[in-house]
Amino acid sequence: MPVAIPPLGSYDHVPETKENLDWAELVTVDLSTYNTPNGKQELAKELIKAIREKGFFYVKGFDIPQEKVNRQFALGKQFYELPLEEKAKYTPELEQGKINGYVPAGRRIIDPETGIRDRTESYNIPKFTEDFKHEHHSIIQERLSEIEDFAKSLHSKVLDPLYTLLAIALELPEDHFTKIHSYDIKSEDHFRYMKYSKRPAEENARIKAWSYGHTDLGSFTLLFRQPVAALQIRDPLTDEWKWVKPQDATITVNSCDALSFLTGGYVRSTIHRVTVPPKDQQHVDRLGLLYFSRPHNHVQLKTATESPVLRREGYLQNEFEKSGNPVPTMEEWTFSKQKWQRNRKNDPKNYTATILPGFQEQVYDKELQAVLKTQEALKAQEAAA
Ligand SMILES: O=C(O)CCC(=O)C(=O)O
Ligand SMILES: [Fe+2]
Repeated sequence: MPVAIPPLGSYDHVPETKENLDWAELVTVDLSTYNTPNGKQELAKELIKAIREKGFFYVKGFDIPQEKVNRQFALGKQFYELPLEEKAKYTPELEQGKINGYVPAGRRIIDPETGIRDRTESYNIPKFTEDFKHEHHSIIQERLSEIEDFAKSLHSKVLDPLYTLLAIALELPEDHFTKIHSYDIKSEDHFRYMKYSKRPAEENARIKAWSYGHTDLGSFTLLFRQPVAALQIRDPLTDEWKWVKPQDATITVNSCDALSFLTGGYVRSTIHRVTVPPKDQQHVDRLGLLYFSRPHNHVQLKTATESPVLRREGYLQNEFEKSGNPVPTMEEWTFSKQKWQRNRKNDPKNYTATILPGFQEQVYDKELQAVLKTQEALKAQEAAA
C-alpha cells in the first residue's frame, strides 16, 4: 500500500521591513507581453539595458502561480527543520567542488576579526536528467516529481524567454543562447533552498555582512521574492551598495560570469552580497528559493564575435582571450570556481587566487579588504620574527 505523503502546510511570508533603505533602482521585465506583436523586440531592449547597466532586474508575468512557489518555500522550511544529522547524510564532497545535496552552515568565517562563522545552509538539486543521481531525504524524495515540474517550468517559462531576448538584443539567431542552455543536455544547473538562520542582535551589530561580495559563476540566477531585505548589489557606476527590494510576484534575476564571458564583457556579472537585515527583520530566519542556470558543460566560454552588436560596440574578447590563455569550457570554469569557493578558508591570499589562468578573483568589500590586509601584515611579521 502506498504510504501517504504528509501534508506540506501553508507558507506564510514574514512582513516587509518598514525601514527606508537605500534601494537599487531596477527595471522590471514583464514577460506577459512576450507573445504580442513587437513584444519581444521591446523586451529585448529593456533586458539588454538592464544587464548592461545594473546586471540585476526583476521579471514578472511568467505564468507560474504563487501557490506553487509557496509550496516550494514550505518544502524548504520542512527540510531545514530536520535535525542536522539527518541533513548531513546528504552532504557531497565539497572540497572537490561538488555542491549537489546539503551544504551545512558554519563552513565560512564571515568576520575574520572575531572568527564568527556563517549560519547559511543550502540544499542544491541538480537537473532531472540521466546525468545526475537523485538521492534525497524522504521529505524531498516524496515531492520529487513536483520539484521536477517546478524546475522545468522555470526553464520553459522564464529562462528560455530571457535567453531568446538576449539573442535578439545581440542580433544573433534567436536560439543562440537557448541552444546552449537546453534542459536535456548536461549542465551544472541547480535548484536551491537556502536558509540564513537569524542571529543574536549583538552578533549582528559586529558583523558587516552575512556573505561577502561575489559574482555568480553561471548565466542567470533566479531568486524568488522573499521579504527579508538583505541582498545588496554594488552599483557598477558608483560602487555604492544598494538594497534589493522584494517586489510582489517577481523573481529577481542577475546576469553572471558565463554570460559576461560569452559576450566579451558586454553583459555584466554584478557584485552582490547578503548583508545584515534591518532591525525589524532580525528576529526571523531568511529562507530563499533560487535557480542557478548555466551553459552546458561542454560549451567553450569564448566571445560570440558573430554578434553584429558586439562587433559594432567593440566587445570582442573576454578575460581569457585578452590574456592569451586557453579559453575554458563551462565545466572547467564551474569546478575551478566552486573548488575555490569551498577551499579558500580564512587565508587572506586565497581570497584573490587565480581561478584559472587569465582570471583572478578580487575582494569586493572594503571592510574585508582592510581586515585581510592587517592579517597579512601580522603573518608577515610572525614569519620574520
Ligand atoms: O540569498 C540571496 O539573496 C542571494 C544569495 C546569493 O547571492 C547566492 O547564493 O549566490
Ligand atoms: Fe550570489
